[in-house]
Amino acid sequence: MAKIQAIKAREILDSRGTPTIETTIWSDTGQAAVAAIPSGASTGKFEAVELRDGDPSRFKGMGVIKAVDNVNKIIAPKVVGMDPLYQSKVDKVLIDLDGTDNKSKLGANAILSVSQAVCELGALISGRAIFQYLAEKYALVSLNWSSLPVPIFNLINGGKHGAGNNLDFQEFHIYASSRQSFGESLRMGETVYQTLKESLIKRNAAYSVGDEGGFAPNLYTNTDALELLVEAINLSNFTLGKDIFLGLDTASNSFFKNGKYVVKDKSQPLTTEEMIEFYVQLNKDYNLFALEDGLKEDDFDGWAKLTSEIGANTLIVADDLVVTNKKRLKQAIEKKACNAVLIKPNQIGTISETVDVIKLAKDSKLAVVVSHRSGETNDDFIADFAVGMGANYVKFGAPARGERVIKYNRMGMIESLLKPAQTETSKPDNDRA
Ligand code: 2PG
Ligand code: MG
Repeated sequence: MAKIQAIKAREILDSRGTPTIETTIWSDTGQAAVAAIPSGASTGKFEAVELRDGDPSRFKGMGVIKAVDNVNKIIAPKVVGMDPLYQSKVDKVLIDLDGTDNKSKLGANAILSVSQAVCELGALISGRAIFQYLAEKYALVSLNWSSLPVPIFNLINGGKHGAGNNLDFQEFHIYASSRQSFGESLRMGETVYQTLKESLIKRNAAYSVGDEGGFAPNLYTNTDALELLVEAINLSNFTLGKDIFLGLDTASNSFFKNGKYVVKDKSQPLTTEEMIEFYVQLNKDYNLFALEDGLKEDDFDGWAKLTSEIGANTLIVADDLVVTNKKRLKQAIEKKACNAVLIKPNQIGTISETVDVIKLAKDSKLAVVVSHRSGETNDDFIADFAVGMGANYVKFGAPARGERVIKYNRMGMIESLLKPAQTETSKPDNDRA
């Protein structure tokens, strides 16, 4: 039996230049694992609590010294000596030590940094890559290069990620058809990304990027952003609806004001019914492959209506509605409020609880989308996690910027590890597209 020998957390910076926590755990076998925790900007109000110091004299109140101390002084003494292969036992200690429903005592950032590092250490000790370790431990997937999660590229950033631009919708996505290998999907996504940049330059529009590496232009409407994507797909010689599909994360909480949705495509604020009608129209015009957070985070009934309207052919992805929380996912399933769920480990705070949510989603035939956060680090654990869980999709932002491409490149590495030598890039046909 291996034992955790030491744990040390520290404060580092994330991709927005905001502090976050990084934790290293050593085992008595002489191995060490390091986990750095991401952070959201459009956080759902039901997420587990990310502990911040609130001291305005350091990092404008965003420091994480308290979370770091919680790891070093409160968590470490309880977890040192435990076997890192027993993930659920360690996670139970963390959950009990915190004792709150939303991890507000020790902080979900502090807790997840330990939980994730334990998982990584378990893989190291087992002599396995993390994705293999997870696949063997939880038996949710049979690993195969041809059924890796399909990447979702966020090519245009708006809302809270939009570098101050004027788009209400947060993310404008493209999906490469699942017929390609991961590597080919990445090439296609990158081609459209570069073509979009050329289009913006030709129009004398800003081609600076937002928090997730997607472009952040000022446009007249959100629909114009979809038009730009259609143009870039065509100019790249791909066929929309065959090679590439469109999707949105509107993150609608951020434009819900005084009881209505305020979008620049419409002259008047929209009721829930009218917002759903707008999505129905967008779906007719753009054949949306997926729509995430189309309605606000507590409107289960509105979500159920949206799912019944367009869910037959469109993934209705619950992020802020479910926040990787089993109780909320159960509610969403009962109400038929979505047919896909976004998974972000830091919304709940431990690996074991995240795995439980994925199991429930799979048992209920929901599509699973494993996601990064808008504030990221160069930690690529999430790519291994997505593969090891058998996720259907991964969302890691644009195919640009170090903290995003490190995850896509890790997916490429996993593909090459799983792929027999000399395999063609095309895959056996599967049921999509
Ligand atoms: C989202 C995420 C990631 P954030 O809304 O899905 O893209 O954004 O991390 O800011 O919550
Ligand atoms: Mg989202």
